[in-house]
Amino acid sequence: MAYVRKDAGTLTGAEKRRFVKALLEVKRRGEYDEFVRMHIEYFPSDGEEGLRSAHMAPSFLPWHRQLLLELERALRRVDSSVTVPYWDWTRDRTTTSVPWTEDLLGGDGRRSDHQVTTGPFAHREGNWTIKVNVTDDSFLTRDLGRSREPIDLPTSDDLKWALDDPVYDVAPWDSTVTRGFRNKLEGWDTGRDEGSLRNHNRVHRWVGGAMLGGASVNDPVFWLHHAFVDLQWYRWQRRHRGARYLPEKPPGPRDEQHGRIVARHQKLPPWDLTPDELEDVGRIYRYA
Ligand code: CU1
Ligand code: CU1
Repeated sequence: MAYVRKDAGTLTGAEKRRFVKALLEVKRRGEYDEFVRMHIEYFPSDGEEGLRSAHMAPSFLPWHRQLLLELERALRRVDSSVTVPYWDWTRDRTTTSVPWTEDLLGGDGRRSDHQVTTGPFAHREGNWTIKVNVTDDSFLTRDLGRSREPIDLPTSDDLKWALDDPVYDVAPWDSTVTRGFRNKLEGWDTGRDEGSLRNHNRVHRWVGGAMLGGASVNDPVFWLHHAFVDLQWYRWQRRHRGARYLPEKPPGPRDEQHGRIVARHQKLPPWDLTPDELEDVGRIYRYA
């Protein structure tokens, strides 16, 4: 039987407590930091050499889908009632709404150093020391809405713009493409300023602090954000019946994307799985 991922705004008090408790236990076991490490390892951009499986590439969606499944498995080994909730940032849009409550992820970082001081992941609680990161902070940081230069979360119209695109992705399959569902959702934009980041990327920017860059897994909101992104893939498939992951075949030897992206039936490192095998996971979980 497929289990259900719920909207964070609909969780009961007991469901929130169990989710938080399972996260803290996965962290205590040292498993959580392995996810941070893996995400950093797969962070290189399309300006660098080599295969891109996680970002700036078609497999952005299946790669994060599998990462979420693995974290969810770790959580469910602790408490089999737990699933990853999703944060609908088109609806819960303020710095005090879900998921930024005391009983879930805690609130914004304080002004001086952006340290999160409320909720279960606050440093002084002693359960969430950051060990794998790109800065020296051992405490979780956030700067919700980017206080110095405020930006807004993406809207439902922004999301609709991505969902309306009937093609999964287009050549050259990187951060520069202006068509295709994948990059419209991932959110790279050739605009010069960061204000031009869209959907998924814009949310990372809006949360700020630890959510910027390769170590963004350090903020547990990463999972709630990516569950909502994952839900959009499912919605896109429902909206465009028969539309599939692209490219179907790997780019040829003379193509500059040769060996740099994952085609539908190729393995998606570090897993022994293909995008094809991750397109339909309805037997594992569904969204409520
Ligand atoms: Cu990522
Ligand atoms: Cu992300």
